[in-house]
Amino acid sequence: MSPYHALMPLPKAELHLHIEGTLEPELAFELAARNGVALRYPDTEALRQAYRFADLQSFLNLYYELMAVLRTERDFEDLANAYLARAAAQGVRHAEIFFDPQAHIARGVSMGTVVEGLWRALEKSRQNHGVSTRLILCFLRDESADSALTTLEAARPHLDRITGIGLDSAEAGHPPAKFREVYRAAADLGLHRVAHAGEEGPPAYITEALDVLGVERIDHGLRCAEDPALVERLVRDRVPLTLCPLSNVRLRAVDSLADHPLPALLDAGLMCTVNSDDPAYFGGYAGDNFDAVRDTLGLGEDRLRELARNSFLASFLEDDEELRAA
Ligand code: ES4
Ligand code: ZN
Repeated sequence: MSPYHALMPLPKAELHLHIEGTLEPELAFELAARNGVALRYPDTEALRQAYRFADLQSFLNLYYELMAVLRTERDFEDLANAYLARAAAQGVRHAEIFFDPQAHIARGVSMGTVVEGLWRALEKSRQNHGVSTRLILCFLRDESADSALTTLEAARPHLDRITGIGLDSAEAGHPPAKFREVYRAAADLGLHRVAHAGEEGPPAYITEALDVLGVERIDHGLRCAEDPALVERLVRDRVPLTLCPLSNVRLRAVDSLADHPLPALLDAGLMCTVNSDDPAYFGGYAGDNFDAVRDTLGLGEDRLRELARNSFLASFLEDDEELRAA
């Protein structure tokens, strides 16, 4: 760790962060006890041992399993506050936070419990943590298009809390075009739009997310590197990519961090950002991801500053607010 970092982490925005993926083992056990929910693991150490993933699906299985401990508004408030405190300590000044309502509604936890619980932490986040926030509702792409439409309907009473929509969960076999209708409806409601694409899925899913869903950013987008014409388009249109280097290592999207295409993507002129995805599961928060790419990929201070600047430019902050934060 450089002395610079120790004194003052680079101010940054985090644009790719699943709040359910910030559930640390300690909090999972605390909430399990509070709510009388049984976990399959005897203790936090045993649970941490399960954090070895072969691919996206093997991670998602544990991610959905552990959500069982999240039951009340207070649980979601505590979860968000724990994330915001950790993020703030690593220089995050603005966070655009994904949540997966379908995964909670399926367990009998209502949209209102999730959104209003998260909101209790978010509405005080500037004051308590020095972090501005936005909420992005994600649809599970391995659920049906009808389920996504029903979920958007369920969110309608809470739209004053929600800035945009996203698309996550198992990518392969679930192309963006499946969600054409719900993205159209969200656009008509004035919501921002993003989608995971090109994490495990092919580069064609990135193109489809842009052309069919009208997304403003691509979450991950890692596999764009396989298609030079697509890279050219993303550069020309300044489409931000929300990359998550430690996530890519843990889910085996890359063989090792040293093989991560981030330096090549930056050299190609892409608007890259660095984010943590599911930090409790993947070994680090936003600052840890910055440290890792600095130490392992040899990114210099100019590149790190570019990444931090991109994160504010690619955010959904309004212009004046954005300048103050940056
Ligand atoms: C996710 Cl890493 C990742 N990819 C897709 N969906 C997700 N949900 C939570 N983390
Ligand atoms: Zn993600």
